[in-house]
Amino acid sequence: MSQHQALRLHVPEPSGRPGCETDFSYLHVSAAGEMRRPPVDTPHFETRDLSYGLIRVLGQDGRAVGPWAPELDTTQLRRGLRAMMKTRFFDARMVIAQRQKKISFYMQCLGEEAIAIAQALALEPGDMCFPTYRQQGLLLCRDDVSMVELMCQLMSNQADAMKGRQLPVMYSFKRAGFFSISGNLATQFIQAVGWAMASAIKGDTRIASAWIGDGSTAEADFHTALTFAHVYRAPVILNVVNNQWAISSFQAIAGGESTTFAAKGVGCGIASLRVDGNDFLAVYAASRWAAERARQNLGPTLIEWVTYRAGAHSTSDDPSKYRPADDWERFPLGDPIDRLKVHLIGLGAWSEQEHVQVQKELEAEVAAAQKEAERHGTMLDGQGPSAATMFEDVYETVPAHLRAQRQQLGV
Ligand SMILES: Cc1ncc(C[n+]2csc(CCOP(=O)(O)OP(=O)(O)O)c2C)c(N)n1
Ligand SMILES: [Mg+2]
Repeated sequence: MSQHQALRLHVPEPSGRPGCETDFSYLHVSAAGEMRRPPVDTPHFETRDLSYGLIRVLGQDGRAVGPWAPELDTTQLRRGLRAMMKTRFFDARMVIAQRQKKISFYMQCLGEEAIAIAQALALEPGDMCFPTYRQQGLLLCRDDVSMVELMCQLMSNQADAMKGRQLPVMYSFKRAGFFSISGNLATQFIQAVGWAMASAIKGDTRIASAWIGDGSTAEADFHTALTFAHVYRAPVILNVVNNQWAISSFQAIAGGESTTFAAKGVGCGIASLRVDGNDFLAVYAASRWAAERARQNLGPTLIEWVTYRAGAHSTSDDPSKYRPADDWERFPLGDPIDRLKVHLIGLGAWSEQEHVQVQKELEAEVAAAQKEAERHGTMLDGQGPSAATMFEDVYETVPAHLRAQRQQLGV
């Protein structure tokens, strides 16, 4: 018999479960304005406090405070609010379309809208984004891609630029700096680091930005990407969206319990920030800080965005099985749309009436786009791309066995 006590493992558990309220004290929320803003050439080891604290700009009263408050004019803020509202309507409508069987599958970004949209405003045309399925806001806040195009991809119809080969939501828009979404989690990070390295090798001026979720950081690709980004000081922003859940797995199981996802960047030699992802102003300010570092050849920045996945993981998921139903309402960082709205009203640049008016306009815009997209077919009427497209775009010269198969199919 050993004189030592029996060994045991620690298995993290969420504090809340269905019927039992979550104790959100695990989040360690700093006050708005509390965290310092160092110059962009600060070395990674001096960002340690910023990777454990929480950078926030908007206080409870909706006012912008502290050194991270960005210089954004009301035109840009109004644009941001409108884009977040539009994304939310778009998502809500596409979830309904999935329930109506017009789309086979959908993923919404409810509650996380600020992360994609404020960063889109902080980047420049030509920068390349490597998003996940929850950054549709990148597309919806700019005009390069129409809602009709997005919907046709979702409906896998005859006007789907992806010809039905990608899962719905897995968009690809080179012209909009939106790299094809890959369903293989965490590949975004290695792809973006590689792209950023290539941009530097060519002496280009464009930077890359990549997104992954809290759960995806448990993939080896996350760590590989951090090593390459650090070693070569790749001009890249590494966004980790900590929305507390990876389908039904709580973020602690991916490694967010006794440390933070941002702190992992510091350990790899990368300047890292932990930021309130539901605070539009903080997202913009931190994104600008990171983009500036990348543009000045100061290297990568890892940013953990603390947010909450308010909806189901996808239309195939039922979160009532694994978390309390009212979790989002009790989430301490609130709703990004409400928070920016209150801020703008405080500045005298928005009003409740205007909010209702814009809601109506956007609802009508999304409905009109859907009507237009449905003219090209939906999953319900089976007007998908022809089976012939299976044989196209792979080989310059189609091999004999595939030509024979195509003939057999008669397409
Ligand atoms: C390599 C890989 N493993 C597993 C999956 C299945 N899967 C799809 S989404 C998901 C959860 C991802 O959670 P997270 O990274 O936190 O992102 P979120 O969905 O919360 O935005 C899983 C396990 C996958 N697509 N790829
Ligand atoms: Mg997640």
